[in-house]
Amino acid sequence: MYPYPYLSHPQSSTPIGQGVPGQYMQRFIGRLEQQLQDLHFRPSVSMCDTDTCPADTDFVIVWGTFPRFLRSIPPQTCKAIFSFGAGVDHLVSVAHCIPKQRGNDRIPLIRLTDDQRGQKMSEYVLFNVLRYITHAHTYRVQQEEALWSPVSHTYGVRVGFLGYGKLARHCHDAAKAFVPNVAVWTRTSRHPLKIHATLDQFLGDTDVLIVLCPLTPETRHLLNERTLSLLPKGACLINASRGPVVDTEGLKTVMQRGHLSFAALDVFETEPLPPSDSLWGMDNVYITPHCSAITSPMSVARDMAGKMRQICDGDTDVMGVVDMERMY
Ligand code: OXD
Repeated sequence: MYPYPYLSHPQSSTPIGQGVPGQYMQRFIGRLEQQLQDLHFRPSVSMCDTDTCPADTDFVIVWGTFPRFLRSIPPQTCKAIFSFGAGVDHLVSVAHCIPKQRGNDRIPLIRLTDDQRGQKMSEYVLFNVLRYITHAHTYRVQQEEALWSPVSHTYGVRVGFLGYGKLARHCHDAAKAFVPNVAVWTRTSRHPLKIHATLDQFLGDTDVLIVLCPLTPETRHLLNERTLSLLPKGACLINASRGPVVDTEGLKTVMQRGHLSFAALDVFETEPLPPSDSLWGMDNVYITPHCSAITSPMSVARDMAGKMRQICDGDTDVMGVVDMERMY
């Protein structure tokens, strides 16, 4: 078996986040080669959509959406397309460009499920939950004004997860050490932590809303002026999934009204966030550049290599295969 991972590296035109930086890519390829030494791995990197995929490619790894490139992937040899991210909304939007294999199914698309990603996301989420609980953002502003003014402690904070996939479960377990009141809202009703009958009720009972759901037509602008206003006054929003789950204009209105006291945003409807965007100037907004769960090249390589081996051994039941109907 001679897997031939073909690595597609977008420098630009990626609709979310930024391209995978060159240095990261170099380290990643090195790690992947190490992991697959015995399989005669031959990497090949494409930088733009004008490239076509080599005819004997076994695996493709992508981050950006290159319709033309995707169409050129050979379905006769290619066993899977790996996404560099846990979120695949951008790739699902061009899924019609992925060639069909025998049996009429498209070449499977597989997202990242490495454990380190859960760890990194938990650090980001917990940091912001604790910032909110300890009023860190209020004290930061007070310090700028040399103001000595203790704020009353907050007790019984209720945390709610919008979405409950692998990343959210990791964050949930980490958050449990600090906050006993944790609820979830998921698309399906099967989760025992899902105790609310409607999304509106869930939001009404949530002081810290952690958004970790995939972006689908159902979740686009799910959080808007109306739904964000259902959160209790003084609540906090943490968005680490995809920017368009939140309607930015609605969020700004709710923040300006003082209804939410803090928002930690790692993702945005437009990325990079333009310098002129008014979110930058808001005291109670903490902005990070879509980096909440960037994992090491080693962790990513280990995850992908393990799955490639599994597939080469004839086991197609790998973790993270995207359901094209559900769109995640
Ligand atoms: C991801 C991301 O999808 O980093 O993994 O956004």
